[in-house]
Amino acid sequence: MEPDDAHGEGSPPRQSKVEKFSGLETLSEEPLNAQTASRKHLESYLTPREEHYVRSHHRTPDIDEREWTVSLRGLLGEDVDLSMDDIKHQYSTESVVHMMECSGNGRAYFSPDAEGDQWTYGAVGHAIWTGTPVREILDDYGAATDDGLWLTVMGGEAAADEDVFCRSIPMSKAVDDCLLAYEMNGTPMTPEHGYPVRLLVPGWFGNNSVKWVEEMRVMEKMVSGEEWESRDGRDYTNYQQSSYRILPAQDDEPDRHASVDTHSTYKQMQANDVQNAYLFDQLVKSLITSPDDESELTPTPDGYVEIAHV
Ligand SMILES: Nc1nc2c(c(=O)[nH]1)N[C@H]1C(S)=C(S)[C@@H](COP(=O)(O)O)O[C@H]1N2
Ligand SMILES: [Mo]
Repeated sequence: MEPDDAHGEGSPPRQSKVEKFSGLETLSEEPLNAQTASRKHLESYLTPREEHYVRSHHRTPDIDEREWTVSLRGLLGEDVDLSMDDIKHQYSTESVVHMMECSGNGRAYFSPDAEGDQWTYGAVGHAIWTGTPVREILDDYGAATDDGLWLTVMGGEAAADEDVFCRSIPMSKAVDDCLLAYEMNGTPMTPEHGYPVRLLVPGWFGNNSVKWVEEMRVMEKMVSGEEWESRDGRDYTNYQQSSYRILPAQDDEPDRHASVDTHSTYKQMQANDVQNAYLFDQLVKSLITSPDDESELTPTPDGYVEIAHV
């Protein structure tokens, strides 16, 4: 126990950014965007918290979990505002090991240049995430969970003039293995990674794992339409319908869909019904961890070079 525990149980640990993320290279401070600084860090099976990338559109919110609630709304028996205590103690606890990758990882290598933070290879990490199965909470409040429905999950960090980070997850995925996670690698999550609670969507691109979850809504469609383009003056659709779509060079703005039947990112890219695939499950990629950018190549006598990859 730390001698100075005045900050209270369940509060995020107080540390400076540098100390907390010693293994990251910062791309921007506010909002914080930082990637793993060395390929070496990605060689181990688990990525330590201070080496796991951070990707945020807005400033990291200052939240006290004792005052935080997650509202459950939409197609369900009863509206409810869940406390963190409810989420942690009323349901079972599950852990999942997930390699999370930002869909923008590798963007710095694009030609022609892509806009946005210039991630090289470090926007990927492998961590154990622990939390409550979303399915149990939905069942508890009589939510409709039929295939074809969507669970729209909203981040609570956007200021009054910012777009809300909001993602719609196919219900079949939400009830299969999604968690409301509050621990990372067996320790309380840092504010930057989503404290006090984030959605964790195993096997899917990081953009689906909404941090600082404030509301979950069971809906017949993905977040779309005028109602959501301006809800209390803020746009909730941008990060589902405009960003996080695969954009061929010639395209300006992708078509917005109320629903899609195909959830595999790759299959959407192959099929014709959606022009610009939504970034859902992760596409196959591999990273060479050794030799690294600075290594001198020393081939064996018969001309081979040994490589390690993840
Ligand atoms: N509320 C909220 N959730 C968010 C984001 C965000 O900006 N706001 N960024 C998303 C993106 S694009 C990624 S890749 C992951 C990154 O999670 P991490 O910062 O814990 O690595 O969080 C996702 N969840
Ligand atoms: Mo991302």
